[in-house]
Amino acid sequence: MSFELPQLPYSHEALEPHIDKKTMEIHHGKHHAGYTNNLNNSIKGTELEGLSIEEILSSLDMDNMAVRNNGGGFFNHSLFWNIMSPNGGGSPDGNLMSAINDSFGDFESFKTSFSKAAATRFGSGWAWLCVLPGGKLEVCSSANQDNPLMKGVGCGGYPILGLDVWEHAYYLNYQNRRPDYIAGFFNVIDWEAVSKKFAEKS
Ligand code: MN3
Repeated sequence: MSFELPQLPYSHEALEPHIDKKTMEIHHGKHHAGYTNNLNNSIKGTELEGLSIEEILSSLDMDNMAVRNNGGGFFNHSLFWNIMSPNGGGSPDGNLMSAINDSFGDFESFKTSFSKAAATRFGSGWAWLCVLPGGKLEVCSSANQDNPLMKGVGCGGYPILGLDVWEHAYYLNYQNRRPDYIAGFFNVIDWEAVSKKFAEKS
């Protein structure tokens, strides 16, 4: 069994003007497809073949750079597409909002913390909102295609929201203005999808 590139849950232009069509075409059709193919090639014939992506990443030998980079890339982008929606934005409600208030004080404080993590990640990487066992939430960031499922990346818990801050995610539309891209992301976050993941993992 090999991993398959998941289909986008909306059209390439659906997230405009916050994320442009051309970026989505290249990001999903070239970058994510590349990680998926390279992941399959790197696990073929090894003991990792047949495991779920979460099993692979949570028990990974971090010196295995092919699986670390491409398995991370496969998982991270699969999450990323699914926590955005053309009907997104605003703020969550219910249990997730309660957990955000408990963990950060209020939604604006969470937004400030997450935006700072995304803006200050030097070079390429991701910002995350993670849920720890018991339901506490944490914001962190990781380099390259690392993610909180991996050991020793300085991020723990299960990632329920992630933002790609590689230049390939925003440069065509925003050039060097990463903070504007981060602000735009908040207009397309699908809080219903994030709430579902929170309910599953808390
Ligand atoms: Mn990317």
